Amino acid sequence: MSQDLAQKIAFITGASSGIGLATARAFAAQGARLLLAARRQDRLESERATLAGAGDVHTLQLDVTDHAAVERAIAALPQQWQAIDILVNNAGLSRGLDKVYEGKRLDWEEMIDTNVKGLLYVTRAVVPGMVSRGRGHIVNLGSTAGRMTYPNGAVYCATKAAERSITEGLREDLLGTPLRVTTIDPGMVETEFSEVRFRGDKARAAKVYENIKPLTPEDVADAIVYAVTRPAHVNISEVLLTPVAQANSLLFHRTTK
Ligand code: NDP
Ligand code: 8X3
Repeated sequence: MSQDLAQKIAFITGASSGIGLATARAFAAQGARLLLAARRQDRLESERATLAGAGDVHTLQLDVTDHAAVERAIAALPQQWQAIDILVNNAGLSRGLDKVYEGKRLDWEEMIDTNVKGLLYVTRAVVPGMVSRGRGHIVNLGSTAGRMTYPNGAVYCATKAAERSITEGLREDLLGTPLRVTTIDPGMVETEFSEVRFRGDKARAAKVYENIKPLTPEDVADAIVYAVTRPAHVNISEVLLTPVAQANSLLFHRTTK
């Protein structure tokens, strides 16, 4: 029997934008209780009105790169929010497009700290509770980038390859428990991702999505909802989804005007 999200507690990191926000809305539509985290808590608060159907919403100002803050935030959750059923490790970013031998150290640090260490910190803080309660589902955001490296993107791609290994290892380490572990690996999705990568250069970001129909954040949220609503004995290990006009990290079909 498929799972019902009504009254399930879903903790989504990076819920202030893009895929995280679309997932929050999709979970809300199924009556989930939403624990939403991001650095921009004002954004989370202003999106409350778009979360129709949610059982309840609790927002957290949280930087996942801050290990102590992650531990504190989870430990300090109000009692009625502690029994997290679904963790969506979505917070992530890319910075720049540079050759490895010319890359900026601070860009590397930020991507690794957020996409790899942040995911680990949140997982470490949340999953022991799931194990002791005997229920839970962890959904990590991977990428086509983790499956095939593209030029000038090696460090971002490496963080998503690390996500893939960590997800695989977590699934192995949880074997024998009822917990489920999924990686959702999208190709090109139109969000604020490229604007963040190019540090606010909207024109450069828009070019990424020119003459091609990218995935929407809702397409990815749909895959996440699918994974978390399968019957309790079914683990969707991985979902790889791309626009029809994308074959992998390197091959795109763009129409000319
Ligand atoms: P967005 O930039 O639209 O959203 C990223 C989210 O991550 C924001 O809510 C941001 O919130 C949050 N975030 C970033 N850094 C931190 C941090 N240190 N602590 C807490 N939250 C943080 O991008 P997407 O929705 O596209 O990205 C979501 C995930 O999907 C990422 O892991 C990305 O790598 C992955 N992905 C994206 C693809 C794409 O083409 N867009 C394709 C494949 C995977 P705030 O700034 O408020 O903290
Ligand atoms: C985001 C997709 O191709 O820009 O993970 O790396 S890509």
